[in-house]
Amino acid sequence: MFSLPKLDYEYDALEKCISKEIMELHHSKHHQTYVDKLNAALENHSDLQAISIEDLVSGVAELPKELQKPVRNFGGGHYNHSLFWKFMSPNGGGQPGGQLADDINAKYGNFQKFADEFSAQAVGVFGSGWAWLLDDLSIVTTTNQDSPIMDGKKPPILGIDVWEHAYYLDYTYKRPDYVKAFWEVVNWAEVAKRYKK
Ligand code: MN3
Repeated sequence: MFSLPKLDYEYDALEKCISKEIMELHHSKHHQTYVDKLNAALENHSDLQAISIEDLVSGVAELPKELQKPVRNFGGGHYNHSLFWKFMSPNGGGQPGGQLADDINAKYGNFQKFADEFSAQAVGVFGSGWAWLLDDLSIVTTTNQDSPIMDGKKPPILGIDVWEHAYYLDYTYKRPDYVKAFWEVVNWAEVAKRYKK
């Protein structure tokens, strides 16, 4: 069975971007609900309870038809949020270094142009969804709890949740302000670790 991962920081640790109130609700209620509903959907499928969430979600199209929707929504929700918490840190912000920085500069011109493009895509998601940085440094968006790995892509190395539940209590309708503040908490050490060419 799947379980809610512990955070590497306290609920109030990311207040440069996200309040304690949102973090607590988002992790202990929203994410927990995805886990609970995923487990309920897999109740009679013990073979699927033992595989990794990444394998389960990336293989959604091959699952029995009745499981595809719950795994897409709740499995995707569990997978996406498990990544999202890792992509942020109270010691985050600033810019990446090393090969990741060099390659971002080569692809986008400089860090600010990359950040502007990522922000624009995140702000532009219509309705609920996510913006992602993939390991080829392309930026993509998904709707609902879909993940790029459902389309055969490798796991994202950075992503931002732009569902209203992720920011509305702090920013109301001002998603651009939330996306702008996100850069203050991006865990570049984690992104670099996931960036393997
Ligand atoms: Mn969320």
